[in-house]
Amino acid sequence: MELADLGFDSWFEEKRGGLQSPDFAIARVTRVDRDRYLVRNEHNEVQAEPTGKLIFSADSSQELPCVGDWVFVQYHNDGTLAIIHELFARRTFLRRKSAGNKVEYQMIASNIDVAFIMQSCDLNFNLRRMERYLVMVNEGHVEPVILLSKSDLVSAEELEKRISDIRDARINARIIAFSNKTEMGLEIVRQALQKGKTYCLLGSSGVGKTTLLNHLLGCEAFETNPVREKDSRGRHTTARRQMTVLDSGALLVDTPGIRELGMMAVSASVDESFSDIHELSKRCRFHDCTHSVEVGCAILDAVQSGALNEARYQSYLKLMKESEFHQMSYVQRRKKDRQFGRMIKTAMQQLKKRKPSS
Ligand SMILES: Nc1nc2c(ncn2[C@@H]2O[C@H](COP(=O)(O)OP(=O)(O)OP(=O)(O)O)[C@@H](O)[C@H]2O)c(=O)[nH]1
Ligand SMILES: [Mg+2]
Ligand SMILES: [Zn+2]
Repeated sequence: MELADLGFDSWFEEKRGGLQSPDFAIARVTRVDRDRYLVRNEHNEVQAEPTGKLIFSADSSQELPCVGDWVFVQYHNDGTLAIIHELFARRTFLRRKSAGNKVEYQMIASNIDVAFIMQSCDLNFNLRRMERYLVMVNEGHVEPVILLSKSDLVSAEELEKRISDIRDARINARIIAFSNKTEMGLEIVRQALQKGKTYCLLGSSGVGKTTLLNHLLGCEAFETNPVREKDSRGRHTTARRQMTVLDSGALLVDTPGIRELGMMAVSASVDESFSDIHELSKRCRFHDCTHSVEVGCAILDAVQSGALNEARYQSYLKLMKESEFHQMSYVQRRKKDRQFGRMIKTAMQQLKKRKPSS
């Protein structure tokens, strides 16, 4: 195997520039499991560790190695341990918000050519979530392909409906529907995978990412688990990110299902970013105040008195709604969307009414 078979090309060759040193070899990170790493070179896969310097000089976890990274290493213990000294620049990346309130990101994978955004045709299908994934994939300059899994669970008409719903939402990425069970569409997935290119499976727990990987490998190399019956949610079976070289020569990264709620796109903890408004809300008369029409709303009062900027108030309201939307189905959201438009309008009218005429 050559580095080119692992995806190394002229782009990375150029980036090598100043980092070139005869003491260092080049390898690619294939697995990250907390602070344990595996890297792959022309010959084999070996355990790896970053240098203390690399760890301590990193300002955030984003600067630490992630799956897909090209790295400079030095081998020790007869080539069984690689010490990672430096990272190459990343051509593309996939990252998500870290858990918790801070606006911090966590790398999912880097140097990915195509991201497979996978949703199953059952209860997991959700356009809103698909849009969120697309935002994430586009941000990292990765090409998206939509994979609709478990096509065996819906009728041909329902499947068509799903696809036309995606098109109606103006999503024009390639769509491949397939089933791990009946093997429908599996050949098309196979053909989409090219030698030396890197692919990443993204999607909720339980949509069948690892089952697909096993299928492509032709063996049960990795663990999978049934979903819960009542809501088809998965059990977060895959716990680490890992790159596998397929027989076809394509490189495929399997990832743990992201707990999507609040972990994608802009939903930076709203109350934290608007802590002054959050404080005000504690003084609203009703605990479930929507801060739009209620009498005794401390936030509306503050806008009215000029203590709170009106534009900020609007933006707060919008983001609050947005983070609630994560939890809703597409249909619910559409309905809510219209209600929300009306709500903002009413709120604005209400404010005007309250303003003392001058
Ligand atoms: N009916 C049907 N079931 C499938 C299909 N693909 C996968 N499954 C089942 O769905 C369950 C979850 O599959 P996994 O491959 O573990 O899902 P995953 O996306 O890797 O989930 P995490 O690792 O938790 O992120 C398993 O019981 C699979 O057998 C399919 O095409 N049709
Ligand atoms: Mg899995
Ligand atoms: Zn209020």
